[in-house]
Amino acid sequence: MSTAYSPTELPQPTEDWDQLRADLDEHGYCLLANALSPAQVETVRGRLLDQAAGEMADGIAFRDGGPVADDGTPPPNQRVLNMLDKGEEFHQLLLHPIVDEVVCHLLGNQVISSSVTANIANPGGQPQALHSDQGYVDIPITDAVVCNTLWMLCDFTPENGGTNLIPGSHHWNRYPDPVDDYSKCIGLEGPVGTACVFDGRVWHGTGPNRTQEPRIGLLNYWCRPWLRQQENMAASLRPETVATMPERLLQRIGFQVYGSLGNIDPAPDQQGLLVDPGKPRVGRRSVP
Ligand SMILES: O=C(O)CCC(=O)C(=O)O
Repeated sequence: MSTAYSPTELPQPTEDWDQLRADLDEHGYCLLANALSPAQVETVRGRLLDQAAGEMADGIAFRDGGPVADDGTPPPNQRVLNMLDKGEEFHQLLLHPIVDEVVCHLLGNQVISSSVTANIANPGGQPQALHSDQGYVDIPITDAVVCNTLWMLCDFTPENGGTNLIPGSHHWNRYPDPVDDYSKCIGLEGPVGTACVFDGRVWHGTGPNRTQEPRIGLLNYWCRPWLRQQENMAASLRPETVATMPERLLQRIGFQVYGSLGNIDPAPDQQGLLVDPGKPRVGRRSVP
């Protein structure tokens, strides 16, 4: 931890929902202890690592965490995108009580998933530039319009790439600048199975991994229901995946009409209804 803080000054992992909401409001992040059981971690991490290895073997892996070396060696870290289409193991995370209890506290109860991705910070990975997850919002930045739930699928430490984050920066009403003083930056810590919710305005970035083991995190990025999603769920999920999803999950991924937004032709679905992407379209018509 940064020497700028005393050990108890910052959020600690807790299962107390009131404390979690208070930590999020005050510090811009909170830590839910035991968010996933050891069996859930095993299942989710197993499917993730299998998928990551498959994408690597197929030469389609998304790599970051540093520059491409002169000899063409890709950077060490690996992202896995569009995870909802890569295993039902990831669906359950969008229905976890942390969404209603904490995410909705920040973003309202009609929040939708913006993306579900994994970030495997491998040994040698360099620190990501500090950023806000809602950098597309003009200043003044009044409210959070997005947030992240970061599932720790291994122990997170400042040494192994635990997310660099500046507590309280969600209230600074501006975006990071490389000339800023980052001495109040911490490396997120938490035992495997912890979930961290962080406000979209808080300054943060993947930490450098100085160990010999990968740091495995899964990111549920959330947004208010009127904001464009990071992953185009309607286009990126295969129909057979959508067909397996219960109504609550379809609502959570933005397949529910919100006000006048999110309709599909014919005749606007009414507010609050689930759209059916498989139903016939009207297409071209003319008077016979
Ligand atoms: O995985 C992390 O520690 C943070 C990732 C992050 O900040 C990002 O993907 O923009």
